[in-house]
Amino acid sequence: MFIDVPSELEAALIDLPIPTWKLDGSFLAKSTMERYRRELTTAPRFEETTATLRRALAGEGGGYAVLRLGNLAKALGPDDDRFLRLVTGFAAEVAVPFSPFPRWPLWKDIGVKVDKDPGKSSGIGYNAFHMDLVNGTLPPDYTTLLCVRPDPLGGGLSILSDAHAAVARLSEDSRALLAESAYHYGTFFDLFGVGEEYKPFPILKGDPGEGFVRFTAKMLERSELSQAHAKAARELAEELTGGQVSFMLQSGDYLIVNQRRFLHGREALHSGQEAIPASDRRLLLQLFLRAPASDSAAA
Ligand SMILES: O=C(O)CCC(=O)C(=O)O
Ligand SMILES: [Fe+2]
Repeated sequence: MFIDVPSELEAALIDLPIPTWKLDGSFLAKSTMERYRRELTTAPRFEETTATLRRALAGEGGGYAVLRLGNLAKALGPDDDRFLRLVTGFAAEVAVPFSPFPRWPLWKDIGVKVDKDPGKSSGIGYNAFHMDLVNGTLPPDYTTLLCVRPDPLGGGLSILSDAHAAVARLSEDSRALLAESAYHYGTFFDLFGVGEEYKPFPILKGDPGEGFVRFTAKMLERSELSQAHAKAARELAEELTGGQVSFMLQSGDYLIVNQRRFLHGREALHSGQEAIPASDRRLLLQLFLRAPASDSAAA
């Protein structure tokens, strides 16, 4: 699901006047959404490109997309403010950008920290299949990652897997275990716009094909689970890796994941990160999106 941006659109975006954004609480302000839309829709083929993007995310069989903004990143600088505003404008065509972390900016840095838990965000190891903010009653509808710099040593493939397809390959007994409120993961502290803490939670709820598969494979190592529940969760993790796709994000690639359909993760970075100056290491920027309540296309 890679979406190239037509060259005439790229050319128009480079010179487009796009002001700094305003926030309304932790959501992108409606006035900014409208302003960005007004500017961006003057660019040739913008609406056609965002329609393709929405279809890739919420249409039949879809669930993630990579918008290839590498030329624009090169022209403006991949960590340039104007580039980030343009990407925010694309994101706002999918759903409403927001930050669940009240003290952090709208876009959150995911750099590389050699001394952090290697399996967690910004760690150097394998980042197992998960959904972001899994332990909120209302996780973000979309999680998005903008690649500023890939791993200069060549590691860190992104991995994606269709959560409902993985569930469909499990036995009925395993599915029944996953539907029990017997799972928990992580802490829930000072978060905004993602509901209440959900603990314990069921991995499956309601109609398959609808809603979240509320899962993180990180719970297998980091949460106390009963043997039967752990076994079902391990089977799901295996089906997710069995059905995964993987690819390397390049500078300017913008990955958007519909969290109601796909789970994501990342292969380990290449060994030798300690020898790379922090300013040269892999860098992603993360942004979350909330679909309007009426938007059944997100389901
Ligand atoms: O580093 C990556 O590519 C993914 C990071 C991630 O999924 C996260 O921080 O939630
Ligand atoms: Fe994540």
